[in-house]
Amino acid sequence: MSSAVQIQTYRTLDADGVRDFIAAHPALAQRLGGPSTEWSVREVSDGNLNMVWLLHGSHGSLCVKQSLPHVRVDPAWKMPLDRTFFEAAWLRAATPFVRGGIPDFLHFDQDMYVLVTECLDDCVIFSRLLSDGQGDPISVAREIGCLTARLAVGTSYLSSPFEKVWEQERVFLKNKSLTRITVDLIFTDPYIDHPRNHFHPALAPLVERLRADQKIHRAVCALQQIFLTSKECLLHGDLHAGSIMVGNDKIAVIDGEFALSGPVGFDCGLFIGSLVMAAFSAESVYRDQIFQSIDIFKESFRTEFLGCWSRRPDNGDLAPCSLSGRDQEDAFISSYLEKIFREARGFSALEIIRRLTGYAHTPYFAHLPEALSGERQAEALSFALSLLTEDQVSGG
Ligand code: SR1
Ligand code: MG
Repeated sequence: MSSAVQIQTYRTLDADGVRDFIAAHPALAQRLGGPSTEWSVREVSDGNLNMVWLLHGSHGSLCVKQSLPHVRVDPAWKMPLDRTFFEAAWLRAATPFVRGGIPDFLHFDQDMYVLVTECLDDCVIFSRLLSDGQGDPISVAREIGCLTARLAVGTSYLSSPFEKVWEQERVFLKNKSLTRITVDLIFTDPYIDHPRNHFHPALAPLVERLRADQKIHRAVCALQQIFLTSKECLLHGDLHAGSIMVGNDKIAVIDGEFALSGPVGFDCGLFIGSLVMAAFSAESVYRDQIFQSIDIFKESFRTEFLGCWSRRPDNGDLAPCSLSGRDQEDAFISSYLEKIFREARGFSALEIIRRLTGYAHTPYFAHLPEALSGERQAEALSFALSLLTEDQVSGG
């Protein structure tokens, strides 16, 4: 992955380039079946960063993702290509714990920065379902609770020796450009007057508070310290509802390019923040259902976390023998769960704030008439500020 190799061999693929690339890889071509000229190649790039295509042949389908040397939606914002490498690494690391809950990893080309995965054909992005008032947030929340808990235990010191956790950490410590995006877009920009920020005019008084309130700034700083220094497990790193695909009998987390070692509560908080925004944009019954799904998420996370903990391998370094005895173990794990949920509250507030006042906005309020959209966004933002300034999160 040296930069010399990158300059010589990398080129951005168009639809024909994607077809030729797959045709040159017999195992992938076989999955599609038939001659390459008969494959359909459809560009479906939707996120901010990468190019994505879906390919269909007579036997099957594939999803192809390629990094660009810039942010896809802003070519002036230059960016190294290595993000598909980290997404591939995340898929490989997460698969043993959540097989089926993420797309099957098929191939990564380190010169072209092309990642090939299973194509989730019948699935729709969860944020789109929520925006349309469709979909079943309760089932999704239950699954995501399970998946985040499995990853939290499976990729942490709870079930692995520190040597293995440090090796994993070493890989993802190099994911610097996307972690920089998170540090800037979530923890910094919304609290200053940054040219990337934009927001509905109805939010102006609250945004002024975001820039001036010292209690808010202390809480953000405390959460940023946790994010940067508390390397508890492997995180997805961008687990909002736009990173979740939902089909008839499948729920899968995609887009692991922001993966890093960090606090368990971060992924939980981003997911909860997404649900809170969707709830504030929704009407009566659906709104109640979405709020209810937050409790379902927490319950499902807690149950699965405790289950994984009780079945953990005996070589984890965060399960010392000095802790033996049921009561001691229970006390340790319940205080850890409390810490995770406390931090998740804080991170959920930051996710709401950045999606309403920063660079990459949430789609949930777009379908509402202008004035109502402003009102609902202000309600959601006030809620986030109240979460952030409660003593549990801000430290008083
Ligand atoms: C420039 S990238 C902006 C946002 O898009 C991604 O999905 C992440 O949420 C990131 O913060
Ligand atoms: Mg994404």
